[in-house]
Amino acid sequence: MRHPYGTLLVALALLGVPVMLPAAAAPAPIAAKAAEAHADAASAAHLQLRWESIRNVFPADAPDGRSLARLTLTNLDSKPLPRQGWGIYFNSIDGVVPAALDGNLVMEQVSGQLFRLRPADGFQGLAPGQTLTADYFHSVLIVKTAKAPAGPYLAFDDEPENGYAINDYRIALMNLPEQLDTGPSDRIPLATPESVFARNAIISDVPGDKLSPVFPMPQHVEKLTGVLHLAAMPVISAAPTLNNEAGFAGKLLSRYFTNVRTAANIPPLTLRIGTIAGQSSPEAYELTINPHTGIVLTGTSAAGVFLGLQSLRDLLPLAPQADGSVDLQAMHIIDAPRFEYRGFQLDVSRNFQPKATVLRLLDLMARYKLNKFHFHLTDDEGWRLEIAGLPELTSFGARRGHTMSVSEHLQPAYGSGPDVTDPHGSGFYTRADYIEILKYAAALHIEVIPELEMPGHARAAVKAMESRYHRLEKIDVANARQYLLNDFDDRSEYKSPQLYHDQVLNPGMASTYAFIEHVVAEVVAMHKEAGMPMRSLHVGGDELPNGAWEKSPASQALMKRMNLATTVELWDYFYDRVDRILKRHGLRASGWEELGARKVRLNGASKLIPNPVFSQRGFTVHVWNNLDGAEDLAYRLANAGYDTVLAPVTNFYFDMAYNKNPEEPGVHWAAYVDLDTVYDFIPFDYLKNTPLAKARDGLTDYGQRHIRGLEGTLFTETVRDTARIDYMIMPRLLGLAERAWAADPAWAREADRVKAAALHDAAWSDFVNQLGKRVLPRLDADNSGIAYRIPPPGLHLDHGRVLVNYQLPGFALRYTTDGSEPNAGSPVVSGAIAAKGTIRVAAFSRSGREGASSRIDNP
Ligand code: TNX
Repeated sequence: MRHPYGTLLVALALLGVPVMLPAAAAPAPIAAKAAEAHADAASAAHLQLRWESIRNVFPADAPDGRSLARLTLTNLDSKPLPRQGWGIYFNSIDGVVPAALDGNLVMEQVSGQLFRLRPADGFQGLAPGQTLTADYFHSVLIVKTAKAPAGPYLAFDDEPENGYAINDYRIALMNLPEQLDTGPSDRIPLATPESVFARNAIISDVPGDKLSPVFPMPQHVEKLTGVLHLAAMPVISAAPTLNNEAGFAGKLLSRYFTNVRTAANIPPLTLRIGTIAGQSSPEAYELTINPHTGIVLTGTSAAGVFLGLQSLRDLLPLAPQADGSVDLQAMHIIDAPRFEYRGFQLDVSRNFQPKATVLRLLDLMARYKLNKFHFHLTDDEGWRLEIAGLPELTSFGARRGHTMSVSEHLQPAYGSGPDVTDPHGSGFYTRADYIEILKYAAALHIEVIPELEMPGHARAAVKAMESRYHRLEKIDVANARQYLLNDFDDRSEYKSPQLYHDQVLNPGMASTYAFIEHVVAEVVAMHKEAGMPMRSLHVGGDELPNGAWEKSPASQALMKRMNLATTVELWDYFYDRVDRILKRHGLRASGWEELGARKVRLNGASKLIPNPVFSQRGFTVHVWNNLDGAEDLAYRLANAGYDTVLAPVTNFYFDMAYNKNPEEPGVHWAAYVDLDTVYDFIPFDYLKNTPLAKARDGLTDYGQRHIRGLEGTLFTETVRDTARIDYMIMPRLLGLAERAWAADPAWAREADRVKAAALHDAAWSDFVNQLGKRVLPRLDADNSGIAYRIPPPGLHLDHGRVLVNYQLPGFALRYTTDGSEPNAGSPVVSGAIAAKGTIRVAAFSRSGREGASSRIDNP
């Protein structure tokens, strides 16, 4: 993806030349079937669809604004689209406003975020060569192409289980003021070459030999005199309990030595477990590189040894010397993590990711010393783990495709399209896959914390168990009801953030708990089988929609029986029972912060307070909400005794776009998150650099002991393929890793603002220089294939010369003066550019990958 500013496309668009982006690859059309079934109608294979934003409006009933948008449909077939009986279906992440439209058309919600455009009475058909336009409103502002309608397809009413992908679909770039207007209250500017330049201005160049040789920053590093010369692969000496680590070390080193035959005169690499003076962490290590005696790596446990090997990996050169030998600077390191919990969460429900992608991600986490993989396996749009005894969870709940009956699978979401074979809509991990993932993670000393979403965000499970009920109801009603999750008589009115009204487990039914018990037992069994006993289960808890359960006879009956006054108390009842199930399996409950928060009203407004009911239960809460009025919620929960993982949405949500520019991928409902936004997070005092926070309770000493660590997340509504995962998480994951591992930075503790700013800028410069000069080049040298984001350079016109700066010093910057895209042969920027013309600059990685370019005119 090219950056919006500075591209030729934008230039064309500004000149009024219509420019379209190809939409993400859609599944192959089933044109043959379409032609057969509707021989008299135009087929989807010959429909062309275009989407564009017309302008943003701010009506009184939608103060945050709405976008007026247009779909343009052209029939390139030799047959007409009929007057009636079809629809153009698509997903829209924030929804559209259902309405009758001009041109005898109607826009409707099918379910959740699935919508369709249909002919209304009076529609005359769409003849070959004809075009129709449908102007309609999105429910919110659409100011990013990532949020445009996705996965469009054609379906006919008389064929309710078939849909035909429209592959010729394009999304127009947005660059006109009326398309980008975000209203008077939004003061965040677009990222321009000039604004990037200003933001980069605090970064100074730090020479390579002044940088920490190990990432994240170790506690104690001391360079010693001399060099260890390894003429060939050293012998790896380790006790059998460190077989796994010795194997890992062997793999690291054998990359450097073509001759893996070890020679007796090469000083060895010794791995061992032992105590380290002054270190109590089970993840501490001590690494000594001695020119004569070789490398000795001691860990307080096998995990410590493994983490020390990741540091050794950083110390190894990018490549061996010409004679095939490797020199290592003599060194002494003592290191241990700041936080015991250094996590990353991946959502595989919204867009499924294959096992290989998960393993690759685990490798990346391990490399940067992250140790908790929070696996978001279930959500409204997909259940991704095979559970023995409940086949519908995956045969139904792990598949998406067009269906009006919703009897065999879920409907399309996030652009997965009509076809059930779409690998992002459909897919799950078999028991064997999951066990393989667990074992792989265990070898990397990463704990897998599976998440089963409840009671909200559970639509895939609810619908799967409903389908199980329908399969069995005629055979054995009692059995059919055994795991049912919803009350068929529930008339509650609610809308989830994803616009569903049928996505919650019902706490009033015994079958709900039977389901949870069954699933928990199965997941525990898989962990046992993998030899990786489970310690905690993440039980969701986020975003139960207001109104849920209120008109369910089953819930109401339970409330009466248990003397529960409100559904808030019903929530406590629910999680009390869930926790009892977990305790029977020896598990501790983790959940989103709602698990430990209670919704109360204060002066007529809703407020979250620490829930006194569960504070002594040993729950871990993952606190995402640091938004308006809840800025200090994480601290209040920790102060109240909840073990807390900080996962603040405005800093660690990697599905948020890096910036506001319309082509910059991702969502933005909470924030824009650039690398510095991650880096600048101060775990024990984050309100310090959140000056506008309204709620400002600080963290007490008691609360501080309850902060377990940090977690970055990747929700995947707009993230389908591996390259996009890489782009969204890297290099932001490195900011997280630094904060989670390294000691509290001096700049965060300095009270004097001027001094703090100077300390910050120096530390930030060290960090980005380390990334640009050491960390990312090593990732490239390993052929990791990680397509991390290479940001666009900053540009500034200064007295007729173009000044260039960069967020990641060390990358080669190349430029052209005729506005064309720089390539590997373009001249390298070395100081100010005096040439006149349209200057375009881009950064190139060591492996020659080009980042988005920036452009400025130097007239
Ligand atoms: C909120 S924060 C969610 C997810 C979405 C995410 C998108 C939280 C625990 N829930 O369901 O995927 O926002 O950013």
